Amino acid sequence: MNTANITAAYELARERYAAVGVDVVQALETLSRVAISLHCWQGDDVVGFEGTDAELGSGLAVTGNYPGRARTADELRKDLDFAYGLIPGRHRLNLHALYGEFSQRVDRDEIGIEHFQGWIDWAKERQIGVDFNPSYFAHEKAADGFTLTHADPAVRRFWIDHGIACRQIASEIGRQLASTCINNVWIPDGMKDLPADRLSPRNRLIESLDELFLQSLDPAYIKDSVECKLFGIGSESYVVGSHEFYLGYAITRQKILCLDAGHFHPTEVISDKITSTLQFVPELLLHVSRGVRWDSDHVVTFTDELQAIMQEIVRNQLLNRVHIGLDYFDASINRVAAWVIGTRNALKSLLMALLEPTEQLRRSELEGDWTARLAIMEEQKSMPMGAVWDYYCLQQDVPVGIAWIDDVRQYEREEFSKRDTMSCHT
Ligand code: RNT
Ligand code: ZN
Repeated sequence: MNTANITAAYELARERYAAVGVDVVQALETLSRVAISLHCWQGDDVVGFEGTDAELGSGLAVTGNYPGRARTADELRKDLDFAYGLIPGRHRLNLHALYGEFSQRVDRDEIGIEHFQGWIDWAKERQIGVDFNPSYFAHEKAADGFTLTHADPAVRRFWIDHGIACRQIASEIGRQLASTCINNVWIPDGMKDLPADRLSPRNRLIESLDELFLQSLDPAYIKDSVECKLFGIGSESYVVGSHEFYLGYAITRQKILCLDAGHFHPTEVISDKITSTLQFVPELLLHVSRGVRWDSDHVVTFTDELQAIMQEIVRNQLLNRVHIGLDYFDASINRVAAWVIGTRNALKSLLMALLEPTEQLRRSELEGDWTARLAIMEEQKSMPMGAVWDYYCLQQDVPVGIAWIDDVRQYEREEFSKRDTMSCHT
């Protein structure tokens, strides 16, 4: 598509939107200021750089054996750079503790900022913010399914210390990059079969978390969030950190609540939780994911629920209180493309929401004219959003439409061919 056509289509689209009272220029301006946090773990199948052969476990499962998995931090950064180059706007990176750069074995309770300086320097150069996560999986001390809630106080101590170390690192990341680092705690703790005691692990989780969060750190540098889950492979009957648990915890401790789209009953959606939970917690972190039949972490597509999430954020002017992160891992397709597809979809859905005549919808609703409300919502779906999106990509100097896949193919030929194709996952 040539530039003149893209621009002409955009101008026509702008008029169409103006006719229903939507300011497209304003929408694009707002969109350009939203930073999505890209999850580092899509790039290497949640392996990280600790150099142990600990099984991923903990209910996390990556399937597929597409060639080109990043094996080193440099490869992962190269892949990320490439992905960012195909996504309009400036975005963040979400790093897990197991992605530190270690020259020798450093256990999780001993990691420090020095292991993440490479990432910080890289991010600084690109002026991108970085978020962080303690890693409570893929470790021998998590092998029996328990970490912060373990019955053995020594194991608990180890994981509390890991959490404390991670908060220090996150805070230093935030300081060095002058951008608040969200440090998200997710633990896998749970049971495959019916527990005899659902209470004690929850008591222990409160204690462990309170200790982990004890030190008060500058909220300009770090903000803590907690992520619940309904079930995982191997924790089908009981998850210690359930939604009710963390909702209560986040409210009473005024932490950020993380809502992962795949962590609820398959027909339960997080879009409807945004305006409820924000009545009581200061901010939200979203793990935008796509569950298929279960918490399968499929690449984010342009679904009704993705649009509903973005509508909730935009309609209620919550962009400053809701942080958008992605969380999926698919090794059956090109991993760089997986980032690009998911992030472009998140942004497209956001744009779709920004192009909505919200005032008009609200007015119809208030006046009891639900006919007009539904009519407007439905007509909105076939408005020329694509022309605005294409123009935005052009403006942001990234490929328009499917053209980006040619760049990915070339990158595959040049870069992936050098990489080990033996890294299979089944
Ligand atoms: C797992 C949680 C968690 C992880 C990452 C790797 O169910 O969603 O967010 O996916 O921390
Ligand atoms: Zn998640």
